[in-house]
Amino acid sequence: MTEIKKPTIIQFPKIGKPSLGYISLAEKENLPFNVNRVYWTYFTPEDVERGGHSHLELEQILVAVAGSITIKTETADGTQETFVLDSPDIGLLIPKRCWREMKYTHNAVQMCIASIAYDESDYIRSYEEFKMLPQFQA
Ligand code: T46
Repeated sequence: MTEIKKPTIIQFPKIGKPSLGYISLAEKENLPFNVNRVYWTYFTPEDVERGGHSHLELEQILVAVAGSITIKTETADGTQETFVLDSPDIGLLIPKRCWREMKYTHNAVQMCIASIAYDESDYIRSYEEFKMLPQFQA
């Protein structure tokens, strides 16, 4: 049995100053997986909850490059946590086999740095199915 990885806040470098503005960056040497895809979601109405799924293999880092995102997570051992991303220099690493639900402020832009290509068969969209997953094989 493999240790269950936890969702983890990542602090990105923040270069600049108030009078100039800032650059944050994600360099491959500092990321916990090889990046295969980057996508972003935006204009999500505030009353909509996205997510409601887990992934079998996908690992990802979510960044609120604008606005604020509230993310509820549950790992395979039943641990539930809530994270608020409200600064463009932080991200949330979501490991595989972690349930997630996200809510957004009206101006939120969510960037997702992903470890693998899009594959619908990697999704577990049923919470009951997620709860029945065997407690962890690498
Ligand atoms: C996640 C959270 C944080 C594609 O065709 N290609 C893609 O690369 C993606 C990401 C999505 N789609 C299609 C599949 C669905 O018909 O776009 C539709 C919505 O995708 P999804 O249900 O994944 O949307 P979210 O916002 O619930 O979840 C997304 C990520 O896809 C997902 O991995 O964990 O953001």
